[in-house]
Amino acid sequence: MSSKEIVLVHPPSPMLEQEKVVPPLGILYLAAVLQDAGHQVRMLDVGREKIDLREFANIEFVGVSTTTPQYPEALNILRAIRKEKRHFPIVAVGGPHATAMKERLLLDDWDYVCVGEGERAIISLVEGKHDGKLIIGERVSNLDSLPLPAYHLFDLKSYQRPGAAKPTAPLLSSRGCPFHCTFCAKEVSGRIVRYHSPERFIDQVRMIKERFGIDQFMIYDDIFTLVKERVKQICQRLTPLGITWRCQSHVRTIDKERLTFMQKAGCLEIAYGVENPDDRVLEYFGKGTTVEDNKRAIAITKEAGIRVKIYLMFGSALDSFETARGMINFIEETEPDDVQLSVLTPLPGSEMYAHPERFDLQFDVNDLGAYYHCGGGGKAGNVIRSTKFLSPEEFENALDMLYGFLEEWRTGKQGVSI
Ligand code: B12
Ligand code: SF4
Repeated sequence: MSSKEIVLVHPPSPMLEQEKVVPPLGILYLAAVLQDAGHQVRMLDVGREKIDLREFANIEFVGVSTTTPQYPEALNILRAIRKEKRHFPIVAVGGPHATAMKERLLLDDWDYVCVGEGERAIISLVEGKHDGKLIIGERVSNLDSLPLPAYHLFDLKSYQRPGAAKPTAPLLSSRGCPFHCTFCAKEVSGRIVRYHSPERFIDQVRMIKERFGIDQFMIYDDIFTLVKERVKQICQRLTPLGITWRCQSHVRTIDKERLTFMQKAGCLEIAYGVENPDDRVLEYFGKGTTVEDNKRAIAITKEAGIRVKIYLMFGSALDSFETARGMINFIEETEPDDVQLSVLTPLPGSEMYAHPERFDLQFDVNDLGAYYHCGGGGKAGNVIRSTKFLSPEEFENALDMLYGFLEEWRTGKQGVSI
């Protein structure tokens, strides 16, 4: 089999405050398997720069990765490549949006639409071993069988979170999540959780630290703290490395013991999907948590000396001025270190998108670019703009109240960035 020249593209994300916050891990995994198979791979994280089609000269295969709000930009890139008549690469699309809306994407001008995890699929596409436009990617059962993501193909140090003192490298120690929150689009990785071994995970951390001089990490697992013994094994191995890191967790998977060894291993911050200060809304979201669970997790995390970030989500059919005020009271009472407020956005791939009637939701937004729940200035893409208890005007007022509160609240916390 001959070596092919390939470009993997991460389209712009105009909805975000800042591009290049985190290098896109999905295509870093794909690049690694392609390089292992002997192909030459270049990465294009388009960002706010204008795409230069000369990048595609001699390229035989272009792989575009997309979430829902990036899709209009992904289509622009496809059209530009098709217009450029000097060369005719094969162009494939994959990622969470392609997975959630495969039938719709088959109508667009892609050569291939890839559903699910792409490590196995992309090899058969590039090597011309697949017939038909749709390819179903097989989930990788043994994550350790994958090569380390090709971090060297990006300038890792150019990626920085707003306000952060140093660059942060992304990591994954597992794929999948057993919970079933009704707003979450998790068709790519599914509900069966697969894990890297602690040894392999540590090799990855060590490699990034030694090769790129980066010692701050974000673990993007859906729920890093799911299995206590495994977290313990990872933390024991991380402690001597002297790195710092943040992760996401579910409040039902945290306890004092886990927090103690996480803190010792350099965990600076845990983000919890608290979502709403009302148990009825938590049930509507299918969170499997209660307000008490959330309060307890925040309290013990702070006691352990780890910062707490909470994700709040406004806009369920049950939300009202009362739940909005409840959010403010919850923040004042629990005193998290950081808050991200989102507006409910039924993402393609979520139960809410598939069955809005079950959730008393009304939305009919054709602009896919609007499907983001927290973007520039912290604002959302306006897919949901009323609830059972709030007219569009009242909804705006409730949101203004929340954004206004948060602005003031954050001002009081200035100077804290990690
Ligand atoms: C890290 C992360 C971020 C980071 C970085 C995103 C990035 N550029 O990588 C930040 C914080 C910036 C972010 C922002 C947002 N995110 Co985000 N994010 C994630 C998270 C937690 C991990 C992504 C990841 O690394 N996955 C692991 C890799 C291995 O999987 P992958 O990226 O899907 O790639 C695999 C396959 O999709 C496939 N594949 C991907 N591309 C291609 C291309 C080809 C050609 C082929 C063949 C295959 C293929 O193969 C890959 C390897 O198996 C996921 C949740 C999750 N568990 O995936 C949400 C997730 C991707 N985010 C999501 C959303 C909604 C957003 C935001 C819109 C949120 C907002 N602000 O409103 C923004 C939009 C940003 C953007 N650029 O589009 C949704 C997307 C749902 C959808 N319908 O599109 C997800 C799935 C969360 C969820 N469960 O709902 N996010
Ligand atoms: S929101 Fe988080 S906990 Fe809920 S299903 Fe999605 S990944 Fe799992």
